Amino acid sequence: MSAITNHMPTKELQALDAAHHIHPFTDSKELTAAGARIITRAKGVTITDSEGHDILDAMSGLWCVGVGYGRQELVDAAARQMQELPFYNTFFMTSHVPAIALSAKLAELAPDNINHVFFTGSGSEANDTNIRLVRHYWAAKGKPTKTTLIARKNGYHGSTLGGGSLGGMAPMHTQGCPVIPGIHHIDQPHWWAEGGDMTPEAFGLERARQLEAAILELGEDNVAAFIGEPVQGAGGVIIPPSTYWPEIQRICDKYEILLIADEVITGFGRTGNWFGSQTFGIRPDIITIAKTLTSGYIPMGGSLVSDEIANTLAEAGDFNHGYTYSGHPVAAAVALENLRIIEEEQLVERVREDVGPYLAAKWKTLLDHPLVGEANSVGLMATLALTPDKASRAKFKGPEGAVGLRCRTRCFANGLVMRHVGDRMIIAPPFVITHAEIDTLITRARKSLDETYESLIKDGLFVSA
Ligand code: PXG
Repeated sequence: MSAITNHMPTKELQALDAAHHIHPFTDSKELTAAGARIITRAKGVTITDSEGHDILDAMSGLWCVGVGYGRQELVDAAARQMQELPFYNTFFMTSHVPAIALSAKLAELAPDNINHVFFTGSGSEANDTNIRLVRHYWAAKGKPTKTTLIARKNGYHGSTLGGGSLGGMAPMHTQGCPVIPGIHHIDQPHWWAEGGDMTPEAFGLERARQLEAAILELGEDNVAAFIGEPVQGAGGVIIPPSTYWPEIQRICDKYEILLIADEVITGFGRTGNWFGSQTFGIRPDIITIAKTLTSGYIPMGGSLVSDEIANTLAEAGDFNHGYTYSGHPVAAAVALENLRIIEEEQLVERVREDVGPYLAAKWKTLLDHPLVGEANSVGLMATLALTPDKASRAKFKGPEGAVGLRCRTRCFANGLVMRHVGDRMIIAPPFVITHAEIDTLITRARKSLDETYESLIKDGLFVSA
C-alpha cells in the first residue's frame, strides 16, 4: 500500500493545500506564502516530513498521542472492529459491545463517585454536552434557575459555540463567537503574568476567591457549575499555585456548584495520574475527556459523570441530546486497546515516577538561559516563560508572541516540535519518550533558545516593554 501523501513533490502539495484547505487557527495568507510543513509518517516520538526531515514531536501531535506513533495494536483493533461492526448508533434503546466495554472500563478508571459516561466525537462536543447536562440536571432537581456556568479567562474548552464561549480566549469571541448567555468568566491563576508582588500561594487564593465573589454576585440559585482545566494547556501550560484548587473545591462544595474538570489534555496519564484531578486533589462531578482517550488515532471524546448526576438524569426521562457518532464502535475499540496499552505498559506510573521527574530535572537546567524566567512542569507537561528581565518578569517590547514565534521557528529548524503560546514555550511529549530522547529534546531546545537569543540581540529586541 502506498502512502497517499507521497504522490507529489512538496511544492505541489503545498500549493494544493493552500488553494483548497482551510486550516484551523492558521493565517491563510501566511500559509500561502510559506507553505505548510507536510507530515507524511511517524514512529515512536518522531514525525517525518515530506522532505524526509525527522522531527522530535514534543507536543504528542496536539497533546494526544500518549502511547506514541506507529502502534500496530491500535491499527489492528480498528481493523477488527470495522470488519465486525463498522457502525451502529447508541440512540433509541440500542447499544453495542465496544461502547459497553469502554463505558465499564472508564467507570473502573475514573474516581470512585464517577461511573457513567456520555460519548461524543471530540472535546468541544463534550463541553457543549456539559452545558446542557448541568442545566438539565438542576432542572430535574427542581432548581431550574441554576443555569450559569463560571469559567476562566484564557481557559480553552473547544471551538464550538458552547466550547468557545466557555473558553476565555478573546480572539475567538470576536470572530463570530460572542459568549452565549449564561456564561461568566473570572480571572485565571497565572501567577507569572498576573501575580504582581504577591506570593504564588496568596495569589492562588485570591484568584480562587473570585469564584466565591462571582457566585455571590450572580446569586447561588443561578449558578450551575464551575469549569476549569486542572492545568491550562492551550493557555500556555499554566500550573496553578498549590492553594488554588483546594479553595475552588471548598467554594463549589459550600455553594452546591457542580465542578467540571476539563481533562481533555490532563486525562489518562499526562500529569502522572489517570486524571489531573487526582494530581491536584479535586473531586469533580464531571470530567471532560478526549485526546489521549484514543491517543489521537481516531476521534473520540466524552463526559464522565458522577453517580448523583446520572441517577438524577435517569429519573428525568429522555435526555434529548446526542451525536451520530456517540460511542462510535471503531473509536471505542481503539480507545479500549489504547487504555490496555497504557495499563499494561504502566505508562501512568512511568510518567509519575520515571520520565516525568527526569524531564523536570532536565527542564529546570534551562533556567540558567538568559531568555528563560520560569521553567515549570507537571508530569509530561512543561512550560518556559521567555523574558528580557527575569527579576521583574517583564514582557518583551513589541507584539506579544513575536519572540515565542521566533523560538518555535528555530525549534522546527533544529528538529523539535515545541509550541509557543505568546512568549511561553510549551511541550507535552508522548508517555513512551525515553531518557535519551528527553536529552535530545533538551539539547535541541537549548540550541533553539541560543539562536533566538542571538537573533534578538542582533536585532536590538532583547528589551523590556
Ligand atoms: N478542552 C480542552 C482542555 C482542550 O485542550 C478541547 C477542550 C477541545 O477538544 P477538541 O477535541 O474539540 O479539539 C481542548 C482541545 C493548542 C490546542 O493549540 C489545544 C486543543 C486543541 C487544538 C489546539 O494547544 N485542545
